[in-house]
Amino acid sequence: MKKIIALTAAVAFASSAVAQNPIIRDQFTADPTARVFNGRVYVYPSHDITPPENARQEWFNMPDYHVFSSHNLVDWIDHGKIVDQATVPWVNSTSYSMWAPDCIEKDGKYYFYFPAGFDPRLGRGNAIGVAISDTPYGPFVPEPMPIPGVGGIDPGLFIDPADGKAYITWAGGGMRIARLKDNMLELDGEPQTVALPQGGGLKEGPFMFERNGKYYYTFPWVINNTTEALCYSMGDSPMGPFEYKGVIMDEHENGCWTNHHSLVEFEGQWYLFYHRNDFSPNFDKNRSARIDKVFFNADGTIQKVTPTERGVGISDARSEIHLDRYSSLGQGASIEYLNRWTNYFAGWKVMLPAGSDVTYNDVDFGTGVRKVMARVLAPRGASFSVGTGSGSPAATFSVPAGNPEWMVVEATVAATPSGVENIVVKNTATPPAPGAGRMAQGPGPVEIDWIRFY
Ligand code: FUB
Repeated sequence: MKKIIALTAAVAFASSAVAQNPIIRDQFTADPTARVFNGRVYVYPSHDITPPENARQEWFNMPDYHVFSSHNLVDWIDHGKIVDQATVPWVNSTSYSMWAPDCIEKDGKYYFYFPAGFDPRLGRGNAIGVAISDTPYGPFVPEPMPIPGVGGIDPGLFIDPADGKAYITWAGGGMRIARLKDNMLELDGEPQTVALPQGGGLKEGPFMFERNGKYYYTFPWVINNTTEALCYSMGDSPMGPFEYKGVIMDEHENGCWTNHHSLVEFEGQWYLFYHRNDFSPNFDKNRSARIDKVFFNADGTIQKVTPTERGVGISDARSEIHLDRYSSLGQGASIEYLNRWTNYFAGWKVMLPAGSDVTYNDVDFGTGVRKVMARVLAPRGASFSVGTGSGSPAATFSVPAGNPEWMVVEATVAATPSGVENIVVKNTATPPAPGAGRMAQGPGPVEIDWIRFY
């Protein structure tokens, strides 16, 4: 094993190749609506920012929208800003009120629906506007005025595959739904209130989809009077009636008050897109988009989804594999921010005391690799192994004591894995005997930022 870099700079997270949660690493991305257009997944989130001085502090501040896309749920492209509060004619340009959006395709045009606060000279409260593009990524041209007759937030669009009719649902005085005219810009009839279970607290963020002839009406709901869980009802037609079926995702354990989601099928697998405040643990109005797999029961009901750090997608062995986005943690292993003082976006590290391990699933080794690098912090020295699910350690590291800084070390891969494998990284030092002094134990804990094969 050879030490190749003594002091490394902070890791620069590309927002473009992680296959881990959260999926976007260089900005906040809340309320992710995912759509599949032309074989790519597009995510239309809202854009939380740190409250600017001229805005309401301790509240949501959302000035614009970006769109992101991926062909594999791993490599994400930020297509940049598509709509801005400063350039929509009807929007109050200093309201930072561009909440959860949606986008849908009809007859080759892409219709982006977004809520925002009305310019007080033109109207009152929140309205829902539309911007239109010839591509899923813009340029989008906003309509001069919002959709007449729709006051509220969180537009969710649905086109019935049975007959091509479009619907819009939103939150405002209850959950509302209406047919859209073929121009996608006006309601076709009076909005109706969607009958959902009573009790609990706020419901918002509706998202509809169809699967095997069943219509799903899904929504965040403060069901236990605490924070939002993701819930759903099912029915036999787009306007209901819907029968309440239960919870898709429980309330976030970390107390993030909102959750907001979408479900999409991509290459035969269903996914739940949702958000949590991963890069802002002390302020839950700065949120980040996440993805986990969704599975259905034979009767069409949805199996509950548990949030994971690992997320979805296959990681390239030759990319930086952040073990802190683990699939499972062995006893004693834990996760901590790399820099909890000035930059949560620096990400996390896994901390492995002697004897503990971390497993990371679905790494593609291709036809094989020869070496493995690891970014580690181990002032007392450490020994750890990198193995695959199929057995023997692929590589062993022995980090000498005495370096108080992060460093990148490398080792030769002995048993060359190929194809897609799970990785197990284990601190091979002997755990201290009960009561033994810390320094008596030789190699000790190791903190790992990432490993990368080549
Ligand atoms: O992002 C602002 C609001 O928080 C959304 O519109 C709601 O659904 C909730 O996620």
